[in-house]
This record gives sequence, structure tokens and C-alpha cells, in this order.
Amino acid sequence: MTCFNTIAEGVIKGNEKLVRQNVQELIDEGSNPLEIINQGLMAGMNVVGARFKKGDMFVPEVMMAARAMNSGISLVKPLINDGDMPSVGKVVIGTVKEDLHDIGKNLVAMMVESAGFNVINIGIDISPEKFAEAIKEHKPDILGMSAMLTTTMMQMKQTIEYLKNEGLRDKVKIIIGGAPVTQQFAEEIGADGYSVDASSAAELCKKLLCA
Ligand code: B1M
Repeated sequence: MTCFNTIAEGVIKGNEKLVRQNVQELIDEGSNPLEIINQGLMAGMNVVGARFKKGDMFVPEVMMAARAMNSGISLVKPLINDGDMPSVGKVVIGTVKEDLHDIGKNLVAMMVESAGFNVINIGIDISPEKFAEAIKEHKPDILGMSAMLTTTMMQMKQTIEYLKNEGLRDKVKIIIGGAPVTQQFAEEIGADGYSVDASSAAELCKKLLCA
């Protein structure tokens, strides 16, 4: 008999096969899809987030866990009406113009998604104009920008300036992150928040929407 804990354990271990098998069994037994997400998949990812933050889990393990979780979600998603899908808000995320690094940004996207947000990952090398288009198209609650180079972090400032000129700045909360980025820099350029890693980015998103 499959139980939610087995699924949570599968996520924590990054065991995609185990997760898929057990999610499918619960679906076949008639379990509620939202309970599979909340009590199985998300419960596992919450543990992963906490361990990653403490330094007890590392990037490759977190990515495997996120992949296992997403794989489980893909089985359950067709059974849920869009309106029922637990989403605490919408986040658009991208790496800034002239920056091709995406591993950290993807990890942030996965962790934020695992925290219950609807995440639209618009990729790398995203110009201020493209960020603006994405805001108009997707109407997110939060815009996330990632930069890994000291030369590209200034693109964050330019994007915020561009959004101000386009009248879009106040339509979203803006969070930033990436290796050269700091809390002080976030304050200087007028971002709403900074986080050092993927699990604190998920916490920051929740905090900003509750504020
Ligand atoms: Co590049 N690279 N790279 N690189 N690269 C760095 C960043 C560098 C520090 C290496 C070094 O010299 N020691 C250096 C930057 C120096 C600087 O500016 N201070 C550097 C350089 C110089 C370059 C090139 C210029 C090299 C060259 O061509 N001469 C070039 C630039 C290309 C470009 O972008 N235009 C380049 C290219 C590349 C590759 C393409 C080869 C590859 C990227 C592959 C990819 O991403 N698909 C690459 C890689 C892999 C790295 C290193 C080795 C690893 C980055 C990484 O993925 N880390 C990196 C050195 C390093 O960091 N040790 C380096 C793992 C990842 C999980 O962590 O990205 O920090 P991280 O993300 C974290 C946090 O930062 C935070 O959460 C994440 C998860 O916890 N975070 C956010 C990130 N985004 C966030 C957004 C948020 C919140 C938190 O809110 C929205």
C-alpha cells in the first residue's frame, strides 16, 4: 500500500522512478490529487529546502529532488482543474541580458515552483524590453532576475529603470540574486528583495506576497 511518506522520501532521495511509481499507484487507488501534491511531493520538497539551507544537501541532490518532484507533478496535473492547482502567486524569472548562466536561476525556479508558485522561466540573456514584455503578457506578482557576472549585474538596475519608464515597476515585486549580488546592491537599485540561494528565494517570495 502506497503512502504519502513514500513519495516524500522519493523526492528527498531524488528518486524519480520511485516517485512516479508511487504517485501513479495513489492515483490508481483514487487518492485526491491535491493531497498527493501537498502531503507527498511538497512535503518532501519542504524537507529538501530546509536541508539545502542548512548545507546538508548540495546542488546536484537538490536538482535531482526537484526533477523527481516535477515528474510526479506532471502525472497529477492533468487530474486537477487549473483553478484548483495550489498556486500562491505567479513568478516570472530570467537571467539578465548578456548573461548565459542558468543553473542557479533554474534551481531558484524549481524551488519557488515547489513552494506552490506558478513559475514562468523565460530563460537567459533577457533584455529589459523582454522582461517588460513578459510582465505585460503574464502579469506576474513577482519578477525575479538572476545575474552571475559583475559585468551583467548592472543590467538589473537598467531593467528596473526601464520598467519605471514603461510604467510597469509598481505592477510587480522585484527580487534579485546571483553570486555577485548583495542585499546592499538590491537596496541601491530599488529591488524589493534579495536572496542568497534557492530556498531563501522561495521564502522571500512567500514573504513578499504576505506583506
Ligand atoms: Co561562468 N563565471 N562564465 N560559466 N561560471 C562564473 C560565474 C565565475 C565566478 C567563474 C570564475 O571566474 N571564478 C566568473 C564570473 C566572475 C565575475 O564576474 N565576478 C565566470 C565567468 C568569468 C564566465 C565567462 C565570462 C567566462 C569566459 O567566457 N571567459 C563566461 C560568461 C558567459 C556569459 O554569461 N556571457 C562564463 C560562462 C560559463 C559557462 C557557460 C561555461 C557555464 C554556465 C553554464 C550554465 O549556467 N548553463 C559557467 C559556469 C558553470 C560557472 C560557474 C563555474 C558555476 C556557476 C553555477 O552554475 N553555480 C561559476 C563559478 C562559481 O560560481 N563557482 C562561473 C551553481 C549554481 C547553483 O549557483 O549560480 O550561484 P549560483 O546560483 C545560486 C545563487 O547565486 C542564488 O541561488 C542559486 C542556487 O542556490 N541565485 C539566486 C542565483 N540566481 C538567483 C536569483 C534569485 C535569487 C537567488 O532571485 C531571482
